[in-house]
Parts: sequence; structure tokens; C-alpha cells
Amino acid sequence: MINGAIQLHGKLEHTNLMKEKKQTAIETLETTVDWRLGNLRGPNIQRSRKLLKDLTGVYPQHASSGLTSDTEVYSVQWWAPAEEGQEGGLFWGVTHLHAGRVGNEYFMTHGHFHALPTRAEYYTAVSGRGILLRMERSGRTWAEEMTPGTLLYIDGRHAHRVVNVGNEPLVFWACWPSDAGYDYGTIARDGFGLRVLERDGKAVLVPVVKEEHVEHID
Ligand code: S6P
Ligand code: ZN
Repeated sequence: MINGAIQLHGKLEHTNLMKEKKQTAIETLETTVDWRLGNLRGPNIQRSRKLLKDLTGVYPQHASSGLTSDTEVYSVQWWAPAEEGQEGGLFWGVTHLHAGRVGNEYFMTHGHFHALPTRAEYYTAVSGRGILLRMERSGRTWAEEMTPGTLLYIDGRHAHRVVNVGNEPLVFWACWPSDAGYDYGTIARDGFGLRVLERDGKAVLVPVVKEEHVEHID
């Protein structure tokens, strides 16, 4: 019995020592960002790449000078310290959207609604020149400028797509909830209400005219 008590006491002392050590030492964290270059380093950094062939349906035109289906359009790195779908966590990521066009339409991201409309997101650009297209479920779409230093708050109910209208990669950071989720299907089916096209060296916004459903009566 006495031995047991001594052992327990020893264990407690060890735990207290560990706690003390933790409280007085400055920990070196493994996750770091290169803010300007748009790079994340550390464990558990996830990566994805989107090639032209992954963007089927995004561009209505097929005209492409010097582009192959393996041309990279954008890449994303993100740190997911919480589980995907977990309530209360946050993800932190960076997107590199290359400069380029398919015909006269600029390179852009797929674009998506968040699966949960209560989950907002921040975007901030660090290099390049772009446009953020935002769209309500009703189809109402508008454009916001993205240049180094602009900080954009995206309401959780709005679809978001980024378009690179410059001549260099557009790099932007994002922070979003781990349970935001993705609805790509609506965009794949309906697209956005605006397209961003190049005309005489300038980016212009062109409304998308949807074909009305016409009932044929014989
Ligand atoms: C996630 C956030 C970004 C995009 C990324 C690629 O909520 O909005 O990290 O995933 O910019 O865009 P997309 O539309 O292909 O996911
Ligand atoms: Zn998002």
C-alpha cells in the first residue's frame, strides 16, 4: 500500500514536471507561410492541381492556342489542422492561378457554393491582378477587384470564382471553416451570370444569357 502511494506520488511529480516544462518553453511550430510567394510548409499540407482537362464544361469554347489538356490552370495548398467536416475548425490555404486564356476567356477557378450557407470565407491577394465573381442562388452575379492587399469577405451564401485578368500568376490566400463543404454541382450545371473576356487587351464583363425554357404547343 505504502509502495503504491509512493509510486502514485512519483507519477504525479513527473506529470507536474512535464507541465512545467511545457509552460516555460517556447515551442517552435512546424507550420510556416511564405506570405508573398504563396507557399505553405509543414506537416499535413494538402495539395491539388487543376489542369485544363479537369475544367471540362467551364469554357464554352475550345479555341486554345498553344494549350494542351495537361496545361496547369491553378494549384491549391491548404493546411487542414481539423478534420474536413468538423464544426468549429478552420482551414488556411493559398491558390496560384496562372495567367492565360482559353480563346478570349481568362483562366479561372471552377467556383463553388459552400455546402453550408452559414460558412463565410476570407480571400486576400498577394500578387497578380484578378476578379472575384460572386453569385447569389438567384443567379445575380457581380465582380470585385483582387489586387495585392485587397481583403475580401465572402458571405457563405455566395458562390465564388476567381479570374486572373493579368499577365502574371494571381496568388491569393484564403481562410474558411472546416465544415463549409463544397457544392460544385450547381456551378457545373448553371455557371455564373457573368463571364470575364478579353477585348482589345482589356477585361470586360459579359452577362450570360440563359436560354429560356420554351413550351411547344402543337
Ligand atoms: C475553398 C476556397 C479556395 C478554393 C480554391 C480553388 O473554400 O474557396 O481554397 O477551393 O481557390 O477554387 P475551386 O472553386 O476550384 O475550389
Ligand atoms: Zn470557398
